[in-house]
Parts: sequence; C-alpha cells; structure tokens
Amino acid sequence: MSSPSVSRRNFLQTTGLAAGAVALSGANSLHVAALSAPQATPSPDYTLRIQTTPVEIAPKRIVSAVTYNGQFPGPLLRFKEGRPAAIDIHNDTDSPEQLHWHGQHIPTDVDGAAEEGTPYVPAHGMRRISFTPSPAGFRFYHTHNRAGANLFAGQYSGQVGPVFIEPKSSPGDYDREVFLVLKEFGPTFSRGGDMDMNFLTPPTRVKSLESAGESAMKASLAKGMPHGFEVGYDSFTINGRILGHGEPIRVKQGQRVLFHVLNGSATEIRSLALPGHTFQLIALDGNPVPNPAKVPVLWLGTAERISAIVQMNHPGVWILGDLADDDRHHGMGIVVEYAGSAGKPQWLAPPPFRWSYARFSQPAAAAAPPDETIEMLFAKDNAAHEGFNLWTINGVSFPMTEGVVPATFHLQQGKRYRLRMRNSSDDIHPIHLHRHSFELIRWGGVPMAGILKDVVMVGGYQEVEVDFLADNPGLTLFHCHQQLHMDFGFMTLFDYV
Ligand SMILES: [Cu+2]
Repeated sequence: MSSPSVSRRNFLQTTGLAAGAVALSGANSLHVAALSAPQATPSPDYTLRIQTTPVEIAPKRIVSAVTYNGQFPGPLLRFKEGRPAAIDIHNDTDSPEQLHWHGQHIPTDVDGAAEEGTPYVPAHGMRRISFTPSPAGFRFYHTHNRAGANLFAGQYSGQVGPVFIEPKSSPGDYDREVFLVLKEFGPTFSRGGDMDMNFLTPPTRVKSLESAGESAMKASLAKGMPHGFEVGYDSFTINGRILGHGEPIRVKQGQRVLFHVLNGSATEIRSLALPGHTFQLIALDGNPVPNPAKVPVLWLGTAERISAIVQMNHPGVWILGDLADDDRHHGMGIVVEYAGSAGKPQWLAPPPFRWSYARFSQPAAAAAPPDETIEMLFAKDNAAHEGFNLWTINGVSFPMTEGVVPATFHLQQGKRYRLRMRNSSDDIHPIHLHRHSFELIRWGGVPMAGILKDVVMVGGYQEVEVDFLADNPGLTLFHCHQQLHMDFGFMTLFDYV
C-alpha cells in the first residue's frame, strides 16, 4: 500500500466464473474432469506470495523483510461476507509458514495456526485454501510462526496485511476510507526497563495480584537474575513509511474520513492522535460498537483494530502520530494535509486522556450469566527461560513445539463460556482468542456489554471477564498477542468434546 488511500477492488468475477462452470458441467462430467485434468482449477480470488524482499521505509532506508507480494503492508484483501473465497498462498522462503486469518470464524484447517493442526505452507511450496469469510468488518492476516529468539522471524518481520470483509449492507456515512497499518522495524533485544504504559483506566490495581507479582519479581531479582529480555526498535512506520517519507493523507475541509487502524506490531502497544481533531470510534476489532463515542486519542494493543471517523474541520498540515515523542520522532506518524494548506506538519500533544473500552459499551449493562466460568491466572517467571521471561496460565507454560498438544480446556458446542482472566504481572497483555469473537463483560472492575472483540488488553494487575459462544468446533488457540509472551509460554488450547 504505497498510498494510504485504497480504492475498492472488484474481485467478484473469478468466483462467479467458478460457480458457472459447475452449473454447466453437471455432477458426472465434473467428476471425470477433476480426475483427468486436476490442473483445471478455477483461479483464486487472491494470490499471496511469502518472500524476502527489500522494503523502502524512507528514501535510501531499506530493510530486508519477509513480506506478502513484495510489499509492506501486504495487499488489502476485500471479501464479501458469506461469499466463499479461495486464496493461493505461495511460500518462496526456506521455512514452512503459517498464514493466520485473524478475527475470522473459520475452520482449523485454514485458520493458520500449527497448534490447531493447520497444515504448513511448505518452504518453496504452496497451499490453496478456501473458506467463507466471516464476520464482516476489519480483520487482518499475519504469520503465525513462532519467532523465539529470532528477530527476523514471526511478526517481527513484514508479514502483516489488512482484510476488509464487506457487510451485506453498509451504513456508509463517510466520504472515504483510509487504512493505516502501524508497524516497527529494526528490532533489538534489551534488558528490562519497562516503559511507562499507564494509560488505562482505572489506574487502580487488584491488590492480591499486585502483591503476588511483585513478590515473585523481588524473589527472582534477589537470586541475582537480571530482568528478562524485552524488544525495542529503531524504525517506526505507518503503511511502511517513516513519518514525512510517505504520501500525505490529502483531505478537504468538511470531509468525513473513516480510518481503519491496525496495530501490526509484534510487541508494542500504540497510540494515535490528530491535533485539533477527534475520532468518532465506530468499531473495535472490526465489530460495530453499541455506543460510538468521540475520543481524542486511540490506543491499540498488538493486533487490535479501530475504525473511527474524523470530521475534517481544522485546516492545516498535521501529524497523525503516536503520543510517545521518541517513537513519533523515529517515524510513527503520517501527515494529514488539507487542500490549500502548506507548511511544516504540526504536532500538538492532546490533553491527558485515559483509555477505557467502557466508553463504547451499552449503558447500564448486565450480561446474562454464562453456562460455565473458566478461571485463568496469568503469571510471569522473570528471565526463567534462557534469559527470556517465561509465561504461565494457571501455572502451566505452553510447550514451545509448534505442534499439536492436548488441549487444556474442554468446551461443549452451544454453551456460553466466561473467561475470568487475572493478570499477576505488571505488563499489559493483548489477549487473543482464535476462530471466535468474545463479548467484554467486565474490564478493570467496570461491567459492560455489547462490545465484541477478538483481542482485549488486560491491564497490569487487572482482571478482565469476557464471554464467548462455543459455536465453531475444533482446536482453538488462546494466547497473548505480544510475540515475546506467546513464544515463551503464554498460550493455551481449547477443544470441543
Ligand atoms: Cu502478553
């Protein structure tokens, strides 16, 4: 996506052709044709090619990355809700790959997670996959390989691309759509030094979780352990370009611009503000929220998406950028330029603001009781695995095998489950459930309803409750989306019994 603005594509002709061919040939002749000419398959809706390519993030600043189709971000894939689609995934690299369709309710053989049993796309091989895209909204695709200590692998590289599944009917109260993918490059390991990530509301913590986490950390440091590894970056980009080196978003006064923002980071939580403007947030993780509300700042954990409309009513040349000065100075921003305005792009820090999903919830929410509640305690064992923090759910670290292991939690189809997640670490964890969406029930002590997501930030020493309906049988992966956390134990599996 060299330009942040993307026009609609017409990709429907291929599926139409395939359906026509079946109707004309009849069952018997189709069977014979399939046996005698297996190469005569219809063309796919999309072809993705995983390859190592140079990515120019600014003039003469080129990084080598594993990309989709030689570009970063990967191409925007538009699907129609409920219309089957076929995608050819070619892997031109030397390593088997997994392509995960994040946020979609699809079967395990195409979801793109080895832990669920999805076949790999072999090195120098290909897989054609077919599924019916669902649910409608802003989704994305990314690699699901474990990176471990390899900062060229997994989501540290360039394997991230946006997906938009068009709803059967669209409200469409906007003039144009702009997709933004936030992503860092140039990762390096560092030791500890937690960044200040105190932006969630309420700032209070659950005492018992805090004392458990703090005493575990103290005991580890007292034994002479260093802080576990963290990851930092030298380059920050929106749509693959460092601030000031990509095409500006050119707007006109009075326009309503719908931004679809994806945090494509492997590890970082990101923020975004546009001086003099507010965001009317209409969807979280692609799902319309019950209460579209105006906010001055967007916050997104890894893999979270926000769709928000900005009324362009403050002419000038502005930086739409991250609140962290250092990250913005190193590129995390994009210029918004009004027609008729000129000059150096301006940044103004927004007033202090705390993030809460509650703003977008149904008021006076009271969730129906679930059929069953599953308790989960998240904990960190500082630097316990070769200098990396080891993560546990209920005391168990997920094995680092990238294969199928027995599931820990067993579901019955049709039941509604509540996950009560308790975080005894000071890190914020963007928690992701595959192949299902969940509803936020309680977050930081506040009850809520009507917000459907597939990633939720669980604050340091906080508790979060979400409900989901077990309606998509098969192995289902649950993990923290922070690559360093998921790679070092922070995963578990559900199955259906
Ligand atoms: Cu985490």
